[in-house]
Amino acid sequence: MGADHARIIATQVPGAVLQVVCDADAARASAIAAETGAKRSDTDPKAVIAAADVDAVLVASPDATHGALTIASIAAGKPVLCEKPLAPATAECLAVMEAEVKAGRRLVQVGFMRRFDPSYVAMKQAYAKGSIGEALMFHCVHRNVSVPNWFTSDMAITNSLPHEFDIARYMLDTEYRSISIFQPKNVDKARLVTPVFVVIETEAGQLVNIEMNNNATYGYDVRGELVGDMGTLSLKSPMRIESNLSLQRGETYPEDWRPWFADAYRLQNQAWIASLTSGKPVGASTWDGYVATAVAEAGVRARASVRPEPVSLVTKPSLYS
Ligand code: ISE
Repeated sequence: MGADHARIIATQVPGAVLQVVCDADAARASAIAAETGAKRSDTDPKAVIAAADVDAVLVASPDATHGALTIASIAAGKPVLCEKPLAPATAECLAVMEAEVKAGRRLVQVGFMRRFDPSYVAMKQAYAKGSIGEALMFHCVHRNVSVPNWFTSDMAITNSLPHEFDIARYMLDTEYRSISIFQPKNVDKARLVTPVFVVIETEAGQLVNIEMNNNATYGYDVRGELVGDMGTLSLKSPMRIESNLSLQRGETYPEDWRPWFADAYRLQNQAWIASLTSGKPVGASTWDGYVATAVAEAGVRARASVRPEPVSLVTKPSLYS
């Protein structure tokens, strides 16, 4: 994702200059810097964040580093777009929140790019117009082709599902009351990570269900249907063509999320850079990043307890109201 964000910033974001590409692997950082025309490469993220020729920071390093690098950006007074999750643990998210509240201004945007995806944007706009009445349920499907053999069902909850945890509360404009996790029992665990089936009850009494399957095999596939008391709204696939040949009609699936959400990443990064000059924050805040991680932690508990677990949140600081 870091390389993809570097390419987006370098070629699709007016008003931004890709100054430094930083990676633990010096050769990889140097190669991406050469490919994208960045001014230089580095291997020390804290030095890059502090550098005088760096105005803003995009964090796309491994999840475990997100919290510390975001706090370092806040300490340097630099706006930061941090890829999801903001941090794997709520304690780390709260440390980011404490640093940003102490700074007294919004500096953090969290990379829940689906908020900028044209299909989700159209769904939210149509719902806001009242076209389907009051939302009752939100059916979600999130399927990856495959994951590495070290990927676990808990990681499906903490790494993949935060996208739905965020977009569903954004779509419904509500917080969550509880989360339940179910899993099929007849999976060949030697070959596949067991899918996760999530049921969330919102504070408004609505239901959100999510099928998370990291080993769908056939393609990368994300679906959503918002069910109201007067009709439904469904996402449309962003894949551009439908084939008709040999007595068959078909549509292709990409191998991973980057082609599927290419517009979302571009629009997210453009909006982020534009917000740095307008001074009007956009997208998901530190609060949203904290909530997604809190829901994920409750989901991991629910998977272990096999019963509904409450989603408990701290009081929202006024900075995020
Ligand atoms: C990955 O980090 C993403 O953000 C993708 O959108 C998601 O589909 C995938 O499961 C995650 O691992």
